[in-house]
Amino acid sequence: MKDYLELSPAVKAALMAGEPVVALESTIISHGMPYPQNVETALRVEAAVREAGAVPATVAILGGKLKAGLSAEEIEYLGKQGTAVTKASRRDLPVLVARGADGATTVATTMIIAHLAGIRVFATGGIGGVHRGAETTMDISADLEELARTPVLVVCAGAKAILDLGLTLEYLETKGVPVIGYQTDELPAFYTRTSGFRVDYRLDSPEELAAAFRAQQEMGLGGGMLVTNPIPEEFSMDPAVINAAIDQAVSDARRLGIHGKETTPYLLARVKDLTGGESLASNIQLVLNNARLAARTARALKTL
Ligand code: PSU
Ligand code: MN
Repeated sequence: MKDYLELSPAVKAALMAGEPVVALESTIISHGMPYPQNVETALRVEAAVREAGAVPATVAILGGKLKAGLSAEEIEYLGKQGTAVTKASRRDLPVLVARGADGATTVATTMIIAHLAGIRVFATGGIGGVHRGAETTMDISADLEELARTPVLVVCAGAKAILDLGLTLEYLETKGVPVIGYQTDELPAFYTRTSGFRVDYRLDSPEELAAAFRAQQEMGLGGGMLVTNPIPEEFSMDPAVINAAIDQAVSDARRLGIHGKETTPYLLARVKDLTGGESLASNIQLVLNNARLAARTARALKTL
């Protein structure tokens, strides 16, 4: 494994010293936001993790190496490449690594690499899930299977309503993944604080999150834990506006026959175009909010 994994000096030093580390994904940089806001946001998210007392480890595949911890230049490179870089989920790892290629990591691959590196907490924006119409397309994100098998605590803002949120929760229940609401009983829907669906449990502090994750791992249950952290009220969007844009994006994707790994990036970009800059501003704020909670949870895990 040493041949495949490459830690940045800062991440290596932090892990050796037993300091809290938070993993961050890179598909959100390449495919989730436009340049240059993607690079600015990635750097701000790293700064937010540091301010909250943990070390950030942005994850990607560069030159065939599984990297935990990127330099500012590497983040700039991924942001500029944008969708030209391969969006890499679990099934993409073998060939990308063998070819010595680059890849931006999704939630699934970021979990894999974080776990290999010994990082237990990961912050992102939204996870992939069961797409609307999955009963015929079978389009279900590999993120859900990864949550079922890889022991990493993932802090997100719920999932976007580009997905079927009810089926996504059913899938996670089947797979035994605890879905926790942070200071809420309801699953947040990324741009909005509510979705109409209940989470499994509400926990109200980083210490409670850390204790639940520790219990899961110590019992040998394996698998990850999904913490859903609602977007701060002041940045949340009008549900009517965002849901109309999402419905339009989903119907455009169907009409154009978009499928496979292109579906999520297409929907993200279309929703952003339909809502102007407002959804992007919300997106940036919720990721910062998740980074802070992840850093506090990583610290709590160290002091249990
Ligand atoms: N949802 C978002 N923003 C994102 C993604 C999903 O709101 O950036 C990205 C994440 O990297 C996630 C991936 O892991 O898309 C899921 O892609 P797919 O549905 O193809 O598994
Ligand atoms: Mn898919």
